[in-house]
Amino acid sequence: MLDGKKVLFSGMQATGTLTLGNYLGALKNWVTISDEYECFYSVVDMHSITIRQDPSELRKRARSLLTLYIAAGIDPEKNCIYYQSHVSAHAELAWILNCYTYMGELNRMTQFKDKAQKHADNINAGLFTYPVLMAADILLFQSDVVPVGIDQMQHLEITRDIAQRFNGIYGDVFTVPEIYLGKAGAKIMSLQEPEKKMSKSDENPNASIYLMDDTDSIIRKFKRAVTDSEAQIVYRDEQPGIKNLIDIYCAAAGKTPEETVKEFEGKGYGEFKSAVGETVAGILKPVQDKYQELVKDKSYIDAIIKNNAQKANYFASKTLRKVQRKIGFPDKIR
Ligand code: AQP
Repeated sequence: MLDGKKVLFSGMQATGTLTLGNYLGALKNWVTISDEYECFYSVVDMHSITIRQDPSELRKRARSLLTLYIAAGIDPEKNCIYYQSHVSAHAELAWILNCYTYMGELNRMTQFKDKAQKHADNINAGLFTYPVLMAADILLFQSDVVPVGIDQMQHLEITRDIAQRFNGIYGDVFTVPEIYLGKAGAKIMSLQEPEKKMSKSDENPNASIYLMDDTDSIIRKFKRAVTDSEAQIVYRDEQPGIKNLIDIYCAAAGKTPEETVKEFEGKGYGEFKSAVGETVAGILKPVQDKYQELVKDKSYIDAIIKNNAQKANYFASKTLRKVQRKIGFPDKIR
């Protein structure tokens, strides 16, 4: 609890251009629930370097991501939007938690297996201990809830396990966080391979809708989306392409799968795909316009970066000090 409100933490990596999956699975929910909680939204640039990054690109993407948080509707005066690398307590707590996490637990993480396969030439220790840094991110702010997509569920579970283990040894040090899953859009799949999740690092640009894609590209990509030859708009696992488009439509238009199936009963895939494309383009347009306006105001964004880093450092260092004392690190002489 902070100022009588529950605490929420979430973050995104600056590993590429945000996709519709990131937006519907996370960012859109962040905006909806931000009034209810004391929120910390981080651009997790320390996580990003688990995959090799071009330094100047990473810097640009991180700023662009932070700006997109605001463009999507997160008020930076009421919510703490900051770069992870500006708060050194993330790294310090991660080291400590590494010593309370078992190799066997980390070995089970499916994201590590997927990413290790994708980046076989760079299976670094950071990629392996990624979930520990994520646990540190969350526990540092004594977060009550963490809104993420389904793909991050396993990482949330290990965070809870680490927190409970630590509390079991040292008393009530950490709040054990709950996962917050949005009603729709929790797992958006690739438009080209609907059995794979939509990812910002996917090399095929037609597989993802990017947040800054223009209307024509969005509509074109949906038209090209892989479906099937069943020719009926039904919400079932056997038609993963259509199921994904229904999920996207539901999340974008605020409808249920039943309502959507009824709305498009007897209609062809072409008509449905156009409707999905137009609806998605319609919800992204205001975000894109706001983004273009914000990037022109350098000093405004700079001030947010500075002020919010101070705020995040203040709260993070409180937890870190508590943890350091509990485990027996000597007090600093001031
Ligand atoms: N396809 C998705 N559907 C729903 N939610 C998703 N998220 C990611 N992809 C989908 C959610 O977006 C948030 C940001 O995630 P991240 O930047 O930490 O990295 P990620 O989960 O690894 O996302 P990507 O897009 O797949 O990035 P890369 O390609 O770099 O690995 C999280 O809340 C996630 O659940």
